[in-house]
Amino acid sequence: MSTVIPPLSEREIKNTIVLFDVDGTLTPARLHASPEMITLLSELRKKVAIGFVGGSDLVKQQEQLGDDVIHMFDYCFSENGLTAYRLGEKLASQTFINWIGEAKYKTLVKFILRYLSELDLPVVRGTFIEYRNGMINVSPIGRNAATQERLDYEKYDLEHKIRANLVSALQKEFPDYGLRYSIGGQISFDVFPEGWDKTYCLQHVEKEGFTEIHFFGDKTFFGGNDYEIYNDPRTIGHAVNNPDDTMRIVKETFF
Ligand code: M1P
Repeated sequence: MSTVIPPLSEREIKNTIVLFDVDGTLTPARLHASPEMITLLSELRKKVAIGFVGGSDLVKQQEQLGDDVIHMFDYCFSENGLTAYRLGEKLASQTFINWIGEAKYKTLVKFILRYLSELDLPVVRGTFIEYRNGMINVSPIGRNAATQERLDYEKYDLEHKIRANLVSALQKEFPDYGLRYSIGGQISFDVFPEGWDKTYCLQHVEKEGFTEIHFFGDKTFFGGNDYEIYNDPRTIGHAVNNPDDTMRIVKETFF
């Protein structure tokens, strides 16, 4: 996106921001955004403010959307907004570890690792718990799985309910921890404090006085990681099936 972008106050459609989920909405899962999508976002940004709100960390979003992602969007919300940028400047952020404390965190990790060690999956790789700023991400196969291994695991998981069963076990074991579990992708699920879902990012845009907040996401069903923000009374939700669907609805709505 190399074109000159007008300041927020001079966008064609005033007080409006469009937020996008990343995986399955702007890009195919874990893959790059198409050149057509990047061009459309650049054009859209001349009309309204734009932002993304993804579950993954910023490094993954840079891989998927471009190294310069913090300048391609007005707002960048990684890890549901726990890591936030506005016009390329970092905003204040919170951390999962400060919130939960070392002792409870250790108990949680030990339980998960013990549980995973007792599963007998067809394939396992590495990085079963990814420690992030605002959450942990748990993957029974491991985050190092290759693309085909991901696809195979996703099918296997759907059939054998590996992630759903582990989430139930965690809910049963830690009812008083105040945690939420979200199965947003193909091979893992996110664990974060109640309220730290994608609606967390809305506090940043509300402060700016946006009166119309659009949100596009593909996991808007109950239990999906777009569910809360899609259904939040502060947003106008658009449910999509894939990036092509996103482009179609953006063109119909804003051009
Ligand atoms: O953005 C959706 C999810 O994408 C990844 O999930 P997976 O690796 O299972 O496909 C993860 O980064 C996850 O945190 C995120 O919610």
